[in-house]
Amino acid sequence: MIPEVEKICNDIRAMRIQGAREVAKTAFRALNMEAQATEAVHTQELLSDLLETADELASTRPTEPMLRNSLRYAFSQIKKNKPSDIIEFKEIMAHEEKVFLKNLDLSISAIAEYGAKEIRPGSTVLVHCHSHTVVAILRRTQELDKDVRVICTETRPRYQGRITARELVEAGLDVTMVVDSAARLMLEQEKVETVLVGADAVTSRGDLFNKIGTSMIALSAYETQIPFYSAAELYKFDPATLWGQMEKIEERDPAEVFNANEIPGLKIRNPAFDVTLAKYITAYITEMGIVPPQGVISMVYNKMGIENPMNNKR
Ligand code: RI2
Repeated sequence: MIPEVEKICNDIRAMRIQGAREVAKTAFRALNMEAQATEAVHTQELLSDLLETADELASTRPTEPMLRNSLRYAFSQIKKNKPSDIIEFKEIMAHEEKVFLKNLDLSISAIAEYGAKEIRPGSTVLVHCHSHTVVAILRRTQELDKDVRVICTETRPRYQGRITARELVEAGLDVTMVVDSAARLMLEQEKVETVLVGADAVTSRGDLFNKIGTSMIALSAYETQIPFYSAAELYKFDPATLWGQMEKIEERDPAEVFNANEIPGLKIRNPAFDVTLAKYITAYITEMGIVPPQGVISMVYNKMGIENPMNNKR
């Protein structure tokens, strides 16, 4: 692997690059960088080098199907186009990177449009962590002069809520930050009308894997009858869950939480994500429209142009 790609892997692991879609975009770029820098002579040799690089990239964040799906897409295009030599191989990779990134831009714009329509002018929205997709929706509400107020959690232990806060304040929104455990109180005190979070993974049952703490907020929203939305590109769908495989929850370095040496004998755990069951989710905001959790699979089949196998079962 070239040093630039090794550095990218480290940056993703250390969350210097964060947010599922940014991670997926960067991984695709890294794969292309590796292809362009190759000294391989035969296409087969380059393909196996890229498979190794892809394995390394995919292992950086275990709970990120969008990362894996983006790499899969790259290999599917190579397979489809059957490059006859290294030059053609490189051209395909460079072209596909452009296509992939352009499609992601189109998707996020569509999600921003759908999402912004769903938010009532003058209302208050509660968000958790930092999601480029959620920020895009809220920026769009601002362009539409919807005068939306935002409550954002700080999001321990990595404080991604601060990124959200900065981006939204810069976009001109009225933003208030609270500690994560204040979310329940804020829902009522601040008369929140919508809870809006991003997505790391969506399963075949429509369950959502997102930043740790999301499921507690979803339960509170359910209890207080406040609609709970997740802004999720269909690339967040994990096809492995169709066959019953469980999404892995990334467990990060305990030092992100606290220096355990200060209290000898103390154990610390640092799960990065949790699961919000479909029944607590009002809908997913996707690039193909707003759908209830049970509808995500049909959308995925639609987008990928795959016939839903269940349609043929009589
Ligand atoms: P976009 C983030 O994870 C959050 O959990 C967020 O909801 C999700 O990625 C999706 O983000 P982390 O990378 O794809 O901060 O919308 O661990 O940017």
